[in-house]
Amino acid sequence: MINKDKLKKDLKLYLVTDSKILKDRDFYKCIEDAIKSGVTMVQLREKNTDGKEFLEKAIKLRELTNKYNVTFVINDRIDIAMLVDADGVHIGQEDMHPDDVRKLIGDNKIIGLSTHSEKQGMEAYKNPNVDYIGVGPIFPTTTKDTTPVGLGYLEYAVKNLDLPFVAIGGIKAHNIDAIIAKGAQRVCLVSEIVGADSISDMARNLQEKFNK
Ligand code: 3NM
Repeated sequence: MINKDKLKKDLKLYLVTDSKILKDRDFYKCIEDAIKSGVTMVQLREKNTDGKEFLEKAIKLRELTNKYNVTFVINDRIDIAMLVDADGVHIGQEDMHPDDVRKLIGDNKIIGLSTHSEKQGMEAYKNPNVDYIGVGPIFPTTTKDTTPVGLGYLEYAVKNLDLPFVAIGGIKAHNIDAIIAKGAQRVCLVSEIVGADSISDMARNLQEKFNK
């Protein structure tokens, strides 16, 4: 079974990869810098990469996250998550049902699910196979083709969904205080970290927001 207390801590500053935004910087060095500077969990999500290259990234990130004892999940690709012994998978509403994912990956792996409405959030909360959820997108984002749900759903999640969740979508250093003020205790970011001039400074800055 998944240790929910550990998972809650791991989700605190959750980084999702996107090499497109990283441009030509070294992928592994950037992720390593982010981990060293406070990122607590990593998800491999490369929408334009598949096959061999995705597998290679998964193998190397597994090594890197093992080195720093950081929780590592893989977006969508349950087969690759199993192959590299990732700590879990993150799936979307259009992917395989969490109950089927659980049958494949077993009881000791994390299942994360993206949710975009109160209805989806409540459904996930009632499903024991879902270990954590993403709540978003809170703000407009160019990283994913999706419409923001605003702060309303976050407020609902804080009050009604007693399972670990991360706020996601358009979260930046300049608006993270608003998210924390609404009661979010964990955040998931892509472009603000991987697109930062200094990934280390940005990760450190974001992490400090929670320690005020
Ligand atoms: N999932 P950024 S929003 C990958 O709401 C993803 O489920 C979302 O990227 C969801 O931090 C999103 O660059 C993109 O806005 C988040």
